Amino acid sequence: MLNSNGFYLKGSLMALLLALAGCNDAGSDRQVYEPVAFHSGDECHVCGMAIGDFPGPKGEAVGKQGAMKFCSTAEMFGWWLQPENRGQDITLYVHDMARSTWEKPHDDALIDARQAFYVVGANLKGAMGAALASFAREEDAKAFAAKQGGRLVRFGQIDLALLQPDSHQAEPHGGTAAH
Ligand code: CU1
Repeated sequence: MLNSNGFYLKGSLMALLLALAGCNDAGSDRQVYEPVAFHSGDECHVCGMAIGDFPGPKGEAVGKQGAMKFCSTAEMFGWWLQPENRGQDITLYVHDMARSTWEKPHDDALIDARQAFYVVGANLKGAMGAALASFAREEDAKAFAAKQGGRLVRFGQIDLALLQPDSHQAEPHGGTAAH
C-alpha cells in the first residue's frame, strides 16, 4: 500500500515536471518582459557605440537578467539570429516609426518585434547595418515604403543575408551594377 502510494506520487510529480518542461520548450506561452527606456548613456550590446548618437529605430532584448539594447533594429537581429541567442527567454522590442521621428525614436513607441512589419532597403540612414524600419501596422509600413523605397518583410523572413547593407541593391530592378 505504502509502496504503491509512493510510486503514484513520484509518477505524478514526474508527469508535472515533464509538462512544465514541455511548456517552456514550446515557446507559445513565452513570458513577456516589459520594454525599458533608452537613456543617453546607453551603449549598443553588439558594437558598444552610444545608441543616442544614431537616427532610426532601435532594438532591445529584455529578459530576466535585464535589457540588452541595440543601436539599430538590424543590429538587434544580427545578435538574435545567432544560434546561441535564439533560444533565450527574451522579449524583443523595436520602435514603431509611425509614432516616432526618424531622428529620435520615442520610448513610448516600443512594440513587440515579433509582431512588427519591417521595410528593408529604404532610402534612409540608420546606425549599423541595413536600415530596417519597423512598424506596428502594415499600412504604415506600406506607406513608408512607397515614400522611402524598400520592401516589406515580416519577422520570420529576416535573416543574416538580408541584414547586409547592400543586399537590397541586388534586387531585380537595381540595374546599377556597371559603373
Ligand atoms: Cu550597434
